[in-house]
Amino acid sequence: MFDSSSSTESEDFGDQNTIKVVLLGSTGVGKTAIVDRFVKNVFNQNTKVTVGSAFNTKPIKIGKQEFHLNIWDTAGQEKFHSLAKMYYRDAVAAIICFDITKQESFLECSRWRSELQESGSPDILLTIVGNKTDLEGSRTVKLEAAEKWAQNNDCVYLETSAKSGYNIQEIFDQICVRYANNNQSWENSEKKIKRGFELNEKNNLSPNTNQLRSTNEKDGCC
Ligand SMILES: Nc1nc2c(ncn2[C@@H]2O[C@H](COP(=O)(O)OP(=O)(O)OP(=O)(O)O)[C@@H](O)[C@H]2O)c(=O)[nH]1
Ligand SMILES: [Mg+2]
Repeated sequence: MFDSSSSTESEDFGDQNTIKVVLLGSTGVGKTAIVDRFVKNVFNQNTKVTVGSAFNTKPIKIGKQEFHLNIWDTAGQEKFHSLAKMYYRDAVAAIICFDITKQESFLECSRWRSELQESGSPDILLTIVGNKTDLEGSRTVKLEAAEKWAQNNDCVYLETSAKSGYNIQEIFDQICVRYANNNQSWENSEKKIKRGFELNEKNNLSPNTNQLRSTNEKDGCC
């Protein structure tokens, strides 16, 4: 079951840098808006509820290296819950989203995490995203609480706004960088992302890639 706007086929670029990414989280937190902002650079105030899932693809260039992201935006509504699990299989990266103005959506992250553990790879690159920072005045989820959750669950935490575009690109950039750092064939080769993000042998990326991005800009890259 898919949104009519989506393709049913995942794209295989025949490239070792193809990364399957799945977004999950409660309904209304902004998963589709995040993907729309990232893929099409648009924001729609009246997005339709996702039915089943929606598929999108986008290449990212970091330094000289190209990555192809196959992005599965799953439905947060309860009635589609059992369907969402089939998209976790073979996912290299997962993004659990919540709405910083909705405490309940944050509390539900633990349930999404458990489901991912049941059906996804144990090595999945996990990111937790607190979306809607443009509504800071209505925030009910404390930054410290979300950061602690991320620490306890060994993942990166980013706050974003699909509306303003804040940190949206960073979500996907840091996934590519972590992927590259984990990938044995990359580690065995010369540093391939020299002019962009350096390979980080200790794999201890800063949760916010703005820092990395500014290093990038200083190098005159991309
Ligand atoms: N103010 C604000 N509104 C947002 C933001 N992101 C999404 N929204 C709005 O939140 C509502 C729900 O967004 P969706 O992207 O459809 O949420 P979803 O998580 O995909 O929901 P499901 O498809 O039901 O799982 C829409 O009205 C969006 O316009 C944001 O960053 N800021
Ligand atoms: Mg949606």
